[in-house]
Amino acid sequence: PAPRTILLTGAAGGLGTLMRSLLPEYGYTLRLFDVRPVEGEPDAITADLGDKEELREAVRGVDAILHLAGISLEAPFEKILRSNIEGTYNLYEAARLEGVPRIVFASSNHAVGFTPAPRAGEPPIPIDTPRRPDTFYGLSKSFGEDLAQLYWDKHGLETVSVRIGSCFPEPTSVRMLSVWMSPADGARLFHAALTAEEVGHTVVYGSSANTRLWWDLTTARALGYDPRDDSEPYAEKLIAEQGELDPENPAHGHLGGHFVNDPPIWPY
Ligand code: NAI
Ligand code: 15L
Repeated sequence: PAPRTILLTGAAGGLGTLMRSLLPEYGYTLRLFDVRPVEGEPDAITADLGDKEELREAVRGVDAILHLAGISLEAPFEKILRSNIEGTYNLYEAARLEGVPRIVFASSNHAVGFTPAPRAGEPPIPIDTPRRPDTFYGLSKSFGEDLAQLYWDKHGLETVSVRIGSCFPEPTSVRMLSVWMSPADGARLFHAALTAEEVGHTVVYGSSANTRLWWDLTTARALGYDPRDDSEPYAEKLIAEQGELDPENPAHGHLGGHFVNDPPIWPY
């Protein structure tokens, strides 16, 4: 049966807020979880991913988990360790102990952020490109993908790891023309990831069908994802304002954009 009650972690965040408005249209009942209160949602669970007891209770009885909670940008290693690495482990353990069959994990393009962006005429980056995190943040997403693989192989807990590009209402940079995922396509992709049969551990890129797309959506489409949007209508204005990307500039020439050097990760 299709999953119906979903635990949404990170419900107070930007993507969580977008998905709170879009996913109910697909028939889901959402249980909300975040360390911050979720505005207008008195029933939301306000707890930290470090709280194992709260997590056990939060995941109990849900059909699947959409795991968006965590630090979403570069931060000192200790903070990434606590929220993204230990926090994601705690969530998987709670899911295993409570028998939750599937997690959709918000991975990130920053797990492969040091991969050179394809130049004109080059093929898109495949999903099995070696991971090249561009930050401690990207490293934590790489960890999350491996954790997901372990829990599939060892415990039969399924995951779709979604290497999200940039999911915001509109693209706001020239790089985002290549990596943008419209919120509506985000909901389509998460719905596909929540409902496709027998996903084991599947890794997909998360973006719209952008004309300038940098990576390959084959594994996402295999879940039933059919993106409808394209960033191209925003191209002319953004390029007029910001100029074309310069592939010789490290912050332009890698999938992860400015994450490769901003904030600087050396020396630490
Ligand atoms: P956000 O920073 O707006 O939201 C993250 C939420 O997680 C926040 O509400 C925060 O309070 C919560 N959180 C952080 N640490 C927590 C903890 N220890 N316990 C409980 N809750 C905690 O980020 P956004 O943009 O909504 O992203 C959501 C997820 O998607 C993140 O995991 C991010 O890494 C991932 N992602 C997002 C992309 C995007 O374009 N928005 C791109 C790639 C990945
Ligand atoms: C991410 O992983 C971040 O969470 C999001 O805020 C954006 O910066 C996005 O990647 C991006 O690469 O644009």
